[in-house]
Amino acid sequence: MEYANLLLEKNDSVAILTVNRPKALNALNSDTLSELSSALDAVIQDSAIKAVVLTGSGGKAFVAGADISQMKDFNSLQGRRFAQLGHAVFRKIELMPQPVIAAINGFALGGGCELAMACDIRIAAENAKFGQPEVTLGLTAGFGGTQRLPRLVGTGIASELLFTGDIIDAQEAYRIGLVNKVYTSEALLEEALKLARRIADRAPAAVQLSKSAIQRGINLDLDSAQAYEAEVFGLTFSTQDQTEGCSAFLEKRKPVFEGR
Ligand code: CO8
Repeated sequence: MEYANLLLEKNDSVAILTVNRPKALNALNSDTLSELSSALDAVIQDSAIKAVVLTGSGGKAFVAGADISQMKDFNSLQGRRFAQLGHAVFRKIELMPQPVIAAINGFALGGGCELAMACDIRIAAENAKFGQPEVTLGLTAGFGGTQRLPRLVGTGIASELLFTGDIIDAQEAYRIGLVNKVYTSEALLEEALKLARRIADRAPAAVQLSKSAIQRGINLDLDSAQAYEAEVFGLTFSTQDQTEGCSAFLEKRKPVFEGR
């Protein structure tokens, strides 16, 4: 399918989703969010896709935020609806079966930082910049930033970033645990694809159930989360890939997973 503001490519078992509005530094307007939602649905329905890399086009930005020109004249109801649209799309990323890696290749500000935070794994180029500058615009973060940032980096650091709107570089994002690794701009996409392929090589149900346990468990108390973990652990024993993985280990050979 063709999208106006998005590219969806397939590279073996990995999908590459690129937000493609370089003239607006890939800012998210409602059309782009709706396209992102449709593209995610297409990925969810394609069981041959085992992992996703999400990035931005143009070399300067991952996503420079929600589209300020669209938001400027919103009333309260429009603002709330726009936030709810973002919440629904970003939550889809967390709840979809395939892991999503954000390859952050430039500005990840406001809604862009929030989009990256909804991904399972974040890696960044050394020129990447992060921040929640909404307070400099008279706004609050509205696509989950007030919730995901404290969960990722702790309330103290999150509060400082959300109250000041300060922009941090990739090394600082790495130091506070916002990104897993920093690469040169030239290496970033290839490293993201390597990581995605490594994930795609593992037993698909085990990866998907691990994602589900992380995403659901993080919002539960420990006892409920462990009960859910026991459930998904049990489920792995109904897959042929579990038999294959354990047998291959004992037979000292590489497993061949068939996704069953
Ligand atoms: N929205 C719309 N257009 C944008 C955005 C944006 N977020 N960011 C950049 N652009 C546009 C610029 O207007 C400019 O357009 P034009 O060429 O037509 O003038 C073009 O992209 C290039 O940008 P600059 O010329 O500004 O490029 P610079 O290299 O000088 O600066 C910056 C790059 C620092 C990234 C700068 O563009 C900037 O500060 N952008 C805004 C960053 C920002 O504040 N982001 C947060 C937005 S608010 C938000 O995301 C809220 C999320 C929650 C929504 C809740 C729903 C209610």
